[in-house]
This record gives sequence, structure tokens and C-alpha cells, in this order.
Amino acid sequence: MIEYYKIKTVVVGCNYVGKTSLIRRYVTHKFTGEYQATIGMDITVKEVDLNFGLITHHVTISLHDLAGQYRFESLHKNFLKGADAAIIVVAQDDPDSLYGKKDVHSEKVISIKDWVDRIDEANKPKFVPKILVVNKSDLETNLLKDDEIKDVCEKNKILGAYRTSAKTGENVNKVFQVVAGIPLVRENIEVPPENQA
Ligand SMILES: Nc1nc2c(ncn2[C@@H]2O[C@H](COP(=O)(O)OP(=O)(O)O)[C@@H](O)[C@H]2O)c(=O)[nH]1
Ligand SMILES: [Mg+2]
Repeated sequence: MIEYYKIKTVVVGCNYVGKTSLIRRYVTHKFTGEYQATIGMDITVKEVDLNFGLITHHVTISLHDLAGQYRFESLHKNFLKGADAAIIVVAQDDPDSLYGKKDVHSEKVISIKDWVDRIDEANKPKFVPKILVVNKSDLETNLLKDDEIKDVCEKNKILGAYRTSAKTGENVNKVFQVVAGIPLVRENIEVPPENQA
């Protein structure tokens, strides 16, 4: 028995943390080591089968990548709207990517909370499950401790956190598998009428 799903996943975070590299690693199994500024927004589609015992769910994940030099202030609402899941990416050698970094085009400091608020605002009253990805785990420089990562997740209602490397591939498949499964589980839970939005 096969069931079909479509899932919109937005991949957000500061410039240079590895968003585009993670998507490329997941979809093409490659890492080029080059910095390619994404122009506009980039949408990559990946088909996966998720098995729940005897039941297979065929899932089409569309991964929405941010423009390389995006402007946080003018980020189009349509980019975040309709998201079923969000991956927020930071880099372990760049603590500012977790705690707040100046937007390249304005003086505003953008933190994880700003991303969370933006995602929620664009999708209310629907709650969008979020996963934090701490990328570049292959680097020796690790300036983010497990405890501080966990703390940020708790404060911002982020469901889980993974250390990944787009370079070696560590945990990359796992993150996208987990993300693909989140909305699917939700769609199969019956919500009592009094709780429906
Ligand atoms: N060592 C290492 N470098 C990475 C990793 N992921 C991305 N990079 C590098 O970091 C830079 C920015 O990556 P990119 O994917 O373009 O970041 P984006 O701006 O968030 O899309 C590039 O030079 C990548 O090669 C990783 O897991 N490990
Ligand atoms: Mg990019």
C-alpha cells in the first residue's frame, strides 16, 4: 500500500553556513567545496519512500533554499508560507550564526529567534515543526557546545538538533528523513474538532 504526500521544507539561516551544500549533498550525494551564491530562491525536489512497517509513504519533498545574498528584511512571505517543516542551519565555527548576525544588507542582527518568529508569523495559526542543524562538523573548530544548542532549541520550541557535515555527509540523510516524516505523522493524527484551526 502506497500513500502519496507533498511536503514543503524551507531551509533557512545566515549566509555561508552551508544551506546550499547540505541540499546538494542530500540530493546529489556530492560536495564541491565551492561557494555558489544562490540567485533568487532555489527549489529542489526530492522523492523518498518512507516505510512504516507494511505501509510505504511516497513523499515528494520540495526544498526551498534561500538566495545567497538574501535580504532578511525583504524576504518574501511566499518563501516561508505553506511550509510543512523548517530546517534552520548554523555552522559550528560561527557562533554568530546561532546567536545573531548582522544581515548583509541591513544593520539588523538576525538570530535564531528571528527566524522562528518569521516562520511562525508566515504560517499562523499553523505551527511549523523545526529542526536545528549545526553544520560543518568535520571542522576542528567547534565553538558550539551541546548544552547551548539544546538550550536554544528549548527556548525556541525547536524539535531537534543534529550535527551535520555537507562535506563528509555525516547525518545529512538522517536530518532530511526526519524532516520528511514530521508532517506525515501529523497528517495521520486525528485532531479533535474543538482544536481545529
Ligand atoms: N568544511 C565544511 N565546509 C562546508 C560545509 N558545508 C558548506 N561548507 C562550505 O561553506 C561555504 C558556504 O557553503 P554554502 O552551502 O554556499 O552556504 P549557504 O550560504 O548557507 O548556502 C562553502 O565554501 C562550502 O564549501 C561543511 O559541512 N564542512
Ligand atoms: Mg546558498
